[in-house]
Amino acid sequence: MLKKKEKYIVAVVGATGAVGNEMIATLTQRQFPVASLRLFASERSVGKSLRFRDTDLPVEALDKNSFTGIDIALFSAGGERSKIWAPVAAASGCVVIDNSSQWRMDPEVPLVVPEVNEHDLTWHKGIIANPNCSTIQMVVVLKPIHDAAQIKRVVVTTFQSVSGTGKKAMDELMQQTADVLNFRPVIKNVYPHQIAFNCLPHIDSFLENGYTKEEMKMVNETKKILGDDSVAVTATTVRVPVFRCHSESLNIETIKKITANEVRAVLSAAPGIIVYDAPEKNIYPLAIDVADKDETYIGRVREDDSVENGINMWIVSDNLRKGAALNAIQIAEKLVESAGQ
Ligand code: NAP
Ligand code: 3JN
Repeated sequence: MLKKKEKYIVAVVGATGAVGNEMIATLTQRQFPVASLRLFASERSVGKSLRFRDTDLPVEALDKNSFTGIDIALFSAGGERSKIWAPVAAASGCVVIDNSSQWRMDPEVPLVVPEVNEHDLTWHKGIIANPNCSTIQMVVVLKPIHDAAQIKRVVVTTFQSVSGTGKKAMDELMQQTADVLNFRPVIKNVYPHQIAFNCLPHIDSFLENGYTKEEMKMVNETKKILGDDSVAVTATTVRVPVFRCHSESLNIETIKKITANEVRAVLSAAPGIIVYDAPEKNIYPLAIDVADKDETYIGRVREDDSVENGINMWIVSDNLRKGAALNAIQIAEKLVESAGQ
């Protein structure tokens, strides 16, 4: 449980990464009440410093005493690090908000998107999980529709930017694009195939059922966040040569009939969503416009006549912001709001 304070000692674990960088920027932008900030990464980064507000802070390596005195630790250094260090941090008395998949499906760990299931923060035991980026933007949109018309089934296809894979993948897309345009051979390090000028129907590793781990994260995390196992989800996740923002095509089947106009009205009134839907004027959400925005943008809302009660739409959100850093910091803000004496 977080104790009420005027300002909090915060740690970012994975501070040098794509998500870590965004966390540092988001703490500043949202004027989170930070008393002091500690930055952690691997041994490789010791000696580097990163700017927070107007100060350069040193990057430290983790050890068993790293979390002493820290109130809130934002983890984004991958599942292996979270597995080892999140329990160490929680045992030191700090609240961990973890961005990896390590704890998401643990029944003892709440998996939270504040617009959807803030109530689940009440039962945390020191670790709170941030969902996968593709899941976060989808559940922000599904929740108001589920409340209005009860969702039976969702078919989702994602178009995920390379920043979801981290800094090295962003460098790879940049390099490959320059190499293709300059007739140089393309070098692949991060992805098994060229990502420049291509689409890869493959995110994370393949499972025995033929789906990828990313696809099954979307299926399982959605049920846990909505608190409803009856919502059937099937996903196809695709990596596209875009630097920032994940786009998703959603086909939603509901138990109760809901019209496209009703969906627009319900979503316009919902938190964290912007309805941006005037296709006759070429207005619909685009990754390049939604980058650096906090909200999930929705457009192309239309009725799907191929099923009894169907709605189709296109949704776009910044995967590093709402998909990772912002959602984690919104969780921290909710903890601060409800902190006890
Ligand atoms: P990234 O750009 O590759 O950054 C990885 C970070 O982890 C770096 O700061 C790295 O430090 C640090 N790290 C690596 N090994 C470490 C160690 N032994 N001890 C401490 N720190 C270590 O990756 P990213 O895109 O920021 O993603 C990081 C993690 O966040 C992912 O693995 C994933 O679990 C999670 N993530 C979640 C979402 C989401 O959907 N919520 C989205 C993207 C990522 P060095 O610079 O020193 O190597
Ligand atoms: O690929 C994306 O667009 C999102 C990637 C998320 C990610 C990357 C590496 C490891 C995760 C995640 O958040 O699920 C993980 C992981 O922790 O499993």
